[in-house]
Amino acid sequence: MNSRWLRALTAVAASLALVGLASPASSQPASMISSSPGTVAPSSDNPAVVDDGVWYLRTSKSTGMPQTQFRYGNPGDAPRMGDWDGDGLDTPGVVRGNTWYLRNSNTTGVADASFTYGNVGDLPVVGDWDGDGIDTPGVVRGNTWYLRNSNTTGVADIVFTYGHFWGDVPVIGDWDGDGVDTPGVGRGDMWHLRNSNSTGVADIQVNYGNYMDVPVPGDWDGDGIDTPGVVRANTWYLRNSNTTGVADITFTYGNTGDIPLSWQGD
Ligand SMILES: [Ca+2]
Ligand SMILES: [Ca+2]
Ligand SMILES: [Ca+2]
Ligand SMILES: [Ca+2]
Repeated sequence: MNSRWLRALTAVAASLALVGLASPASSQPASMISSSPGTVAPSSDNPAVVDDGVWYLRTSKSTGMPQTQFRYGNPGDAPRMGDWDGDGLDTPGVVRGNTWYLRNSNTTGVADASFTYGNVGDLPVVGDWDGDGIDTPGVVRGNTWYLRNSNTTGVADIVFTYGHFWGDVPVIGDWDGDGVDTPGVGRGDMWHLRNSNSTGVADIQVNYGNYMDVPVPGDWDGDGIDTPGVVRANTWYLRNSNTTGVADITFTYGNTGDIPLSWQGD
């Protein structure tokens, strides 16, 4: 156990003692998960944190040590996780300036694909914009979204405006479970989610978290629908529906200041 995680776990023990029974980690009842013959319930997303180019992946939504740790990218890169090759495993990518470096395994090593997309200063986002099972890049510039359906240099396949020019925090998710990722924005304590990659009003509005939190949406219960999560210091508050309400799952993971991400392991 290295000192970083010893520190984190010590902090966790202290915070759990304070929290006590107020935030039980509830899990989805098994009856809620589809078990029809011939279909496999999608796996759920789990927490990851990145600290100065070191990635710490955990395979459950609970306090504890990372199961996987590796170095990828440099401090200052924008880290993202996605399924770049469609094999069901999310792996790292970093954006440096406007160059994307994608890797297809959760290990230290060189990029499997690199390309330029967007402009320096754009906010890089990642999603499966066409529902083919492969995550590809997008950038948000002001309130204009430029989405591309392949992991190569080229022009945007989809361009639209969504959200306010200033102050919104873009989030990505499959809010309706149709297999296509679409935009959302966090604005203060409100999430404004849209179910198509086009200009228009929010389809779903949820009050969750606050403006100081880092939004980390994910499919926490494996039902195919992405829902809000926020990280406050190193405490994760995850909700399993796109409705206003309290956290369904609460735990501490990583250290304050780490970059939190959601990822899917199979
Ligand atoms: Ca993959
Ligand atoms: Ca895709
Ligand atoms: Ca969708
Ligand atoms: Ca879900």
